[in-house]
Amino acid sequence: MTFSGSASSSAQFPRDGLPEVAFLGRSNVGKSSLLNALAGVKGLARVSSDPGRTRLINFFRVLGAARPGGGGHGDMYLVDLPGYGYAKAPRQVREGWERLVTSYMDGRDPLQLCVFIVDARHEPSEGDHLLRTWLDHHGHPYVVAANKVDKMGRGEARRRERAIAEAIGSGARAVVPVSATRRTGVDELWNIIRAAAFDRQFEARE
Ligand SMILES: Nc1nc2c(ncn2[C@@H]2O[C@H](COP(=O)(O)OP(=O)(O)OP(=O)(O)O)[C@@H](O)[C@H]2O)c(=O)[nH]1
Ligand SMILES: [Mg+2]
Repeated sequence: MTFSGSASSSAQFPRDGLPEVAFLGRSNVGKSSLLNALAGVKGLARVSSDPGRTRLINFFRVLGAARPGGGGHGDMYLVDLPGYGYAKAPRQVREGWERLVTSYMDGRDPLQLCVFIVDARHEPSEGDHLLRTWLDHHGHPYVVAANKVDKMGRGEARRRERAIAEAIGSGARAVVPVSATRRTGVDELWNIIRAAAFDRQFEARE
């Protein structure tokens, strides 16, 4: 996987029509970390303890990905979007982020799947509920990744998975408990991503 560029407006989005999978979630939830875990490359997407770090849309090109079990294959993009819900950000900056994310999500044809990342430890935030409503309303397919399960035991992780499935996961294709730091659930998530990215191609070949 290689970094292929940052966009601060729609004019800078890729135009090659390759399938895209977007990473969405509140600030500091681990979007960039999960992207690095999927790539198997540390430091590819910028991770920070300083919330609100990712302020641009970053496109990472995956070379030669394939649908699990055969079918479609080719290059694709993983798209790291800025997080929401960073309360300390000045209002103007927050609104700028929202505009940018909406400009990407709205009618983005190559977008095949959203990975909606939540913190496994907490109840969904107000921003999480808003995003869920927005995704459902616009008919965007999404999978919920409940991150940071390394912070809890197995029993607790299972309880949280069920609670998250009920709270915001009912419209999702799947709820996957993950840990970006320990790579838990990363292979399962990667399979779901590849299946979605090359679905259309696969169908076209049938
Ligand atoms: N324990 C634990 N910490 C994690 C995990 N994933 C991310 N973190 C930590 O959470 C913090 C935020 O991670 P980022 O990947 O930068 O989060 P982000 O969602 O990209 O944040 P923004 O770009 O600000 O929206 C960092 O300190 C990470 O090390 C995880 O699975 N487990
Ligand atoms: Mg980030």
